Amino acid sequence: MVLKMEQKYYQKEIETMPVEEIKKLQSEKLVKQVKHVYENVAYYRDLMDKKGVKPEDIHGIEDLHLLPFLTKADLRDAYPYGLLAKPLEDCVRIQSTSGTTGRRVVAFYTQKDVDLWEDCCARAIVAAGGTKEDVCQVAYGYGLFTGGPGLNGGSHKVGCLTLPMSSGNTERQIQFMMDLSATILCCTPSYAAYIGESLKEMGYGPDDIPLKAGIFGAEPWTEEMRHNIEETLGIKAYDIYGLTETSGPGVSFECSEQTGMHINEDHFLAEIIDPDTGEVLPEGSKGELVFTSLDKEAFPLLRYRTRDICVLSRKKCSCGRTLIKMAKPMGRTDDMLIIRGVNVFPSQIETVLLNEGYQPNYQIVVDRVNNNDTFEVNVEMSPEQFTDKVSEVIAKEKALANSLKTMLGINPSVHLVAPKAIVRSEGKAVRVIDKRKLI
Ligand code: DLL
Repeated sequence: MVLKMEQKYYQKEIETMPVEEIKKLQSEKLVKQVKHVYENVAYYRDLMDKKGVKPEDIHGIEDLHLLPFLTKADLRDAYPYGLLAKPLEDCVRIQSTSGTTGRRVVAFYTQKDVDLWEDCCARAIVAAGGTKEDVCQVAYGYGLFTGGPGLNGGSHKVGCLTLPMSSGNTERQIQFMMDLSATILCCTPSYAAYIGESLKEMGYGPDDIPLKAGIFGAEPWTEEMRHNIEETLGIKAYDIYGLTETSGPGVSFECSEQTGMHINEDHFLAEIIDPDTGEVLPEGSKGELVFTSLDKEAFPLLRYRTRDICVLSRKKCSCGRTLIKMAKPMGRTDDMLIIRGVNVFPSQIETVLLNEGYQPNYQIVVDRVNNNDTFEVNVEMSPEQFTDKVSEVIAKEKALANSLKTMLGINPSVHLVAPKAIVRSEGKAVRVIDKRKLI
């Protein structure tokens, strides 16, 4: 595909297709996909048989709710080949999750799967203003993690000059960014914040770098963090979402409106369900996001429960795309901490910290002592905020604890720590240490 310089969309026909037509397309694809999975994946065929559903029962997206869910536990049970729907000789790639506990998820791709995945990432880059004139610095990890390979492929498709940096070696990232005039940066938001911080330490400001946009995802980040990154790097920061199980980044992406991410609905059919009952909820409700891959050949998951908590919206978008939007994920059903009986999401804590003028460098530590939950929030002071006057530190900690109490309804014990005391992340940040699980 030759992309014109002024092009607003990567695949205009799909991205701006009337909703009724998209739904028709999804219905046609779903019927075929269910047949493909039933015939080729014994694991899912068993689940369908147990539920008494046959491929003939699925006539379109209105029948989706009849199909059984797949969960991470199913992926673990079926590891490594149990959900593969194509012979291995037809597959050309394996990618895997970055998870540190349990069995990693391994996903398989045919050449067509890789191609469609890269198209999804290309749509995201074009929505962020990318054209063949751009230099795209990919600082997501390369390797088994999908971030680097996905955005790398998308960048090629757009025709950007691609800088496959991978993550890490931050000074070199900044040097290359300047020397090679990178205009688009792709990495995790926490790494983008770290690059911004390092830029400042090296004596540079946003005007010293040629960047105009960033495509950041793979972990939750708040609006406050977006503003912070946009300011330090002098860019517009776009969100991108995806997961290994559905291919990787590019399941959804943000446009210039920055009010949620358009889901690539021609490839991924989204639902929101009640995480407790599995009931499908109407548009606009908050619940667990579930995806059905409509085109994937090698690893086609049907009704995969992501555990991400989200809201969908069909509100008209000023960018002209008709693809449904998902809000920034508000947390995960498994990331939600229950502390002293109260539900706490790390994103709520991040919002308070940034509103109070702190940087997004923090760690939440939860433990259980004598059957009571302890709840500590360690927050780093910036060099400008730093003071070694005990009375000042105590007053600041108290003020922050009060703001957190107002937001969360429970009292944390806040510790302000010295600049650089909290380890930086070049990939996904580790925000929570829940020692209760280790017992
Ligand atoms: O993180 C894929 C990816 C790479 C997405 C690069 C975006 C950019 P996994 O390692 O399998 O895949 O992790 C998937 O990360 O279920 C969400 O909980 C979280 N996540 C991904 N993107 C976002 C985002 C990649 N934009 C899991 N906002 C997902 C919030 C996100 N959470």
